[in-house]
Amino acid sequence: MTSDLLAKINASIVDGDADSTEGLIRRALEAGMEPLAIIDNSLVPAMREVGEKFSCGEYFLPNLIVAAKGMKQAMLVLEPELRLRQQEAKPVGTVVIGTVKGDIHEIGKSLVATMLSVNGFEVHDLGVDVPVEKFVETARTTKANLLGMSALLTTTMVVQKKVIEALAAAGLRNTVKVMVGGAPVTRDWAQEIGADGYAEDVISAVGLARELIAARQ
Ligand code: B1M
Repeated sequence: MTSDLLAKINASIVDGDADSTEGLIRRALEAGMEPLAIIDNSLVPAMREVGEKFSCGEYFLPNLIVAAKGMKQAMLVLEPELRLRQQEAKPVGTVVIGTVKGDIHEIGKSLVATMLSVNGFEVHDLGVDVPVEKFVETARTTKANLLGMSALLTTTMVVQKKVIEALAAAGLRNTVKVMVGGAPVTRDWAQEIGADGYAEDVISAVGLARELIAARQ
């Protein structure tokens, strides 16, 4: 029953039937499924499949746009459910997060921001296409202990390095830990640019954020 619903949610995203996604998600929640399990086992694999179809020329830009719309509708239903399960009362740390300049992919970044928030972090989400200076300035004004950057394009990964350099130039590198992520980003890349950590997915992003904050204290 639940695997059938997960398959249907997945298909609604892949087939661009965004209108049915919300109803299916509500049914999955009513059936007792955890929101995170729906995201991990159905929505994220669906977006990956859409990307593969785009890569091989089966899908085009409008397909990506419709899939992203479905994903956003899904998150509108799931986000309040995630918040209901929030455990921490007092902020664990302050995080500034965004997708780097030149890059408008927002889904993965927003997922990570939501999960950090429901896990007790104070999150300042700068959105997408965020200029280098905006990251640095917000880290300073919010007294952030963690800065997270998402990049989905091989051409925008380099901006993560620029932000780290700008943080150092602003004298903030010792007080602000940096984590990076996004589909083309790797652990090696994170090391090469001097980031403090890399997370492959939303679950490890929360774990990494906790570790980095704990290492500071
Ligand atoms: Co774009 N796109 N796209 N796209 N798009 C990719 C990234 C691509 C891999 C597709 C492909 O060719 N297979 C390809 C990049 C190729 C490359 O650089 N090597 C690509 C391209 C080429 C483009 C355009 C250039 C297309 C064009 O215009 N010709 C263009 C670029 C626009 C721009 O940014 N300047 C473009 C546009 C778009 C849309 C706007 C249509 C849409 C985005 C809509 C939106 O976000 N509102 C879109 C989409 C949907 C995708 C794919 C299909 C899906 C991305 C996604 O949402 N995935 C994507 C294919 C793919 O990634 N396989 C693709 C689901 C999401 C949950 O995963 O974001 O990876 P992800 O996040 C994960 C982890 O990476 C990690 O946790 C998340 C949850 O598990 N994570 C972090 C992410 N950020 C993190 C930060 C952290 C830690 C972990 O710490 C801070």
